[in-house]
Amino acid sequence: MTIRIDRRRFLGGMAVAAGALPVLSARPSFADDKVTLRLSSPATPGDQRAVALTEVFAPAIKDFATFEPHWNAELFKQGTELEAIARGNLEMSITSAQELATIYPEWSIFTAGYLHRDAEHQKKVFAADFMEPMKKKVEDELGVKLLTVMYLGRRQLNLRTDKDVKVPADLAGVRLRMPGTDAWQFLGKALGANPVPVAFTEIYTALQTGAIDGQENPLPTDKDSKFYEVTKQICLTSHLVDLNYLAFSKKVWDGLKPEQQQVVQKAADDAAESGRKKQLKLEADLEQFFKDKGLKVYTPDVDAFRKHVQKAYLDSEFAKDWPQGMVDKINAL
Ligand code: KDO
Repeated sequence: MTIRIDRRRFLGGMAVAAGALPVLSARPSFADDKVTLRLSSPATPGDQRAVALTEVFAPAIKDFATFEPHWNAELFKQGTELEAIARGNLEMSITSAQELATIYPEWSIFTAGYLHRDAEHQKKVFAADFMEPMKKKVEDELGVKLLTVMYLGRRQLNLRTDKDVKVPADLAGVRLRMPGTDAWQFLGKALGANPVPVAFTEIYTALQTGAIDGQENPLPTDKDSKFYEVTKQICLTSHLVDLNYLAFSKKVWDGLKPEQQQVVQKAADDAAESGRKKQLKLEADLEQFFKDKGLKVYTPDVDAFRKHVQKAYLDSEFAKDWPQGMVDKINAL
């Protein structure tokens, strides 16, 4: 399933739905003068973003808010969380640029392979002035405030086959699982593979049954979700220094006192920083873990992948929606 949402239809549909779904919109609740912040994400509870939100974010806001996370996509299906927040049915999610790009095509700039250099670069880009109009549009039109940027890690190929992959041509015909949006599917093609849309929670079974030949995610995710049990190799392409944004309901935000908003913002930034540090450490340490599990772990011709992927993006329809001069501004940071 490839999600492609037209912004006007989405926003128009929301206005209708807002009237049509009064019961589902009854939350957020402010029981005991505390607001309940439900977060839905496909992430596992052991994921460092989940750990940081539970251990750093939740205690920091506990005087006026109760953090209620739902991991493993138990509350909302992957990719439907933004709409749920916009409709008033959810307060928080860990969203991606790929999901934002289904509504606001300019966000696809952050889905391009080999764009962000590392975790620090992501932070600088998120804080840059040129991001303000993009964030403001999401806030004003969608009712979603992007509080902070969370580091997910460098995405690496993880395949069931043991055949070496050196250059993009070696991926010809490989059925590579990518999440189900156009931007993700394009990245799979840009790498040289045959992208197949599969939800995150279904990857393990798809690998086990051979419905797909491989998937790509950062090393800590591969460990956390036990993908090493059903694959034979990790090819270190580092094709996307991946990020997620901590998304927060603007309606709930507006209902908080200014001093509470400050606490929420700081808690979000602190949680992101804590998760980032732990994720970076895990990435540095995990290569040996996978080798010990019997997987082949090696570096392909990364320059060949970089050239292939960057060319695919610059020649693509996506690039037409990117704000003028923004790639240069990002590179200059
Ligand atoms: C995935 O589906 O592969 C992905 O890594 C995409 C990310 O944007 C993010 O949604 C992530 O899944 C989930 O948070 C689960 O880790």
